[in-house]
Amino acid sequence: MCIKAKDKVAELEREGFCVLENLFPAPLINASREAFWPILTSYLSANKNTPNRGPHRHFMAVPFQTPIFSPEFFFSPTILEMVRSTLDDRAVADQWSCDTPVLGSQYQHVHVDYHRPLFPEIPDLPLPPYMLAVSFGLVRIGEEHGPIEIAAGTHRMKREEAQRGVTTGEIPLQQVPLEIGDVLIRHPWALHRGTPNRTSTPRALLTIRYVRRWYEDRSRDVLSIPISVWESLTEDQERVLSFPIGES
Ligand SMILES: O=C(O)CCC(=O)C(=O)O
Repeated sequence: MCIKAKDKVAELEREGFCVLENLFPAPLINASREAFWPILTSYLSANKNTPNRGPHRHFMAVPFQTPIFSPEFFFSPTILEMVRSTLDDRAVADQWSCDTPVLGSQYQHVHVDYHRPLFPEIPDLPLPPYMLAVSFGLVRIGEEHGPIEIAAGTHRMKREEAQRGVTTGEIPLQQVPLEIGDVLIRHPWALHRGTPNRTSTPRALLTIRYVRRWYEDRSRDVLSIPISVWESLTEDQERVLSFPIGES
């Protein structure tokens, strides 16, 4: 592993998140955005009055249709190295989704994602990480577009203690703006919140979730990988994907 990736793995472990600047080439992102935009905007207008992540904030599963989907997003050597070093060599991607706050969105409550304890009888049992969220914007995400805010280090704390630290301001929420091509890797148990998008541009943030192979939860919608896309992948790439396969 190169020194930079090693430093980023250490930062991810310590802070609960890190940003890999300029990792994805802009043309890949632009092609993904152009293909996805009609799907996103028609979803947003159909669901204008039924936001599923708070006021004017929408979550949707993303199609595995090229160039919305690109192998470079899922099988980036740098990301896979970091994911495998943090989780294990057999980690898989199992969710592919888009979070979009639009004009009128508000601050979310500070929360963690997927925090259904593995052992409910010991909810604060410290455990090694078994999932990571890897996100990138389809648009530049400046302060005005509603970037995510994350409270560093809270993924390793007891929930109550972390929540108290954020409420009292002892642990600050850090805004994470992203340029096109930047990739945010975060531990879903670091406390975080969405912030208001004050522009008329939907703030589309794509996320791939990686998990240890044995982990399963169906808390979020996913779409199938079309057979033609599946057949275009190498066996090594197929081994990294845990999604239904079929027409969609
Ligand atoms: O999209 C964001 O900025 C954060 C969204 C989020 O944390 C959620 O909806 O659970």
